[in-house]
Amino acid sequence: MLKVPRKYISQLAALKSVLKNPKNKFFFVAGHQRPDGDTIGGILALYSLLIRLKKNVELFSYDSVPSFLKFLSDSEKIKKVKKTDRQFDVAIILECSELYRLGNIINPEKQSKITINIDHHAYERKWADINWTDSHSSSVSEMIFYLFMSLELPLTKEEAISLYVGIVTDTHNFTQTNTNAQSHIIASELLRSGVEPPVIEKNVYGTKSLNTLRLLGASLRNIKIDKTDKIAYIQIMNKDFYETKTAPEDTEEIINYAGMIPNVLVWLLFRETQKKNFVKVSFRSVKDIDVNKIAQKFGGGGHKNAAGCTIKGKMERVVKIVIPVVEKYLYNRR
Ligand SMILES: [Mn+2]
Repeated sequence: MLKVPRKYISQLAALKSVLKNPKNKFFFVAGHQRPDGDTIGGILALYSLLIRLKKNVELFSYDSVPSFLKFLSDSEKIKKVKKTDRQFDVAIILECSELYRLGNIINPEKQSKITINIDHHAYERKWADINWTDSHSSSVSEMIFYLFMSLELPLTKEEAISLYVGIVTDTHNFTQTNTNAQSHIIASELLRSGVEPPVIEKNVYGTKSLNTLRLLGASLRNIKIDKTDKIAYIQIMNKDFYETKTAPEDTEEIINYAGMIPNVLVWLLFRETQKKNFVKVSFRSVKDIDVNKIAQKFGGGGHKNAAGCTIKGKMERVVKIVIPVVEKYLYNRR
């Protein structure tokens, strides 16, 4: 029998008392910039939960919802804004180990009576009134599943789909190190609530626009490997976006190709940003290599096997700075 884990009991009790208090009416819900499947899936499941509790809910995102997630019901309710001046009773913020990741849409301390932080990243900060964080959870969607359970709200099909998308994308189809027995048990519950895996697969992974495929082609043509053959990297320039009529959100999954090369231990994606002379760097690694530590050296962060940062400089220079740091890290590890 699936039970709410003991470790969640005190935070869930605090959360429940906030949700059950009729004075708490106006809710702000948002996640990190460049939202992924877990951020959006989590936001939408939470939205539905709050609506069922008769709350007034506003959903926000600093960046737009990626196109592969637009099939999720209510995704159009997520407003893309850089800032809101409104006041709320409760601000629930997902997947922001540090508040700046939200992108300053709101100043929760000033614009909300109560702040709630739900997160599963490593090295989380306890910046909110209620901090429900668990770096052992595969996804915030998995955590929100337990919130439904503890409120004794049986999942609707739409809620189950949102949570399933969150788990599937964050574990990359139950294949990454954050996948655990619990994720599979929860997934089976979500299937019972009506999730059809082929439908999810087709929408999330099996659909790409012609332009996105052309961007993938342009990116892979220039894939590089370092002199040790252990580090592979892809570079995407703004001109690639321009020529293929694509945008940064179309780079989803491209990084994974670099990790397919045999013997590669760390793989990266360097991408020019809209802001001139800044390069976004994404890191991925095999199980025992902690790229979060490398990303942190450049002011970024994330998870052990998936992290990122943004570095000032032109593409060529940023690559020249980052690759030796990764090489050194791999060398010193032995
Ligand atoms: Mn996540």
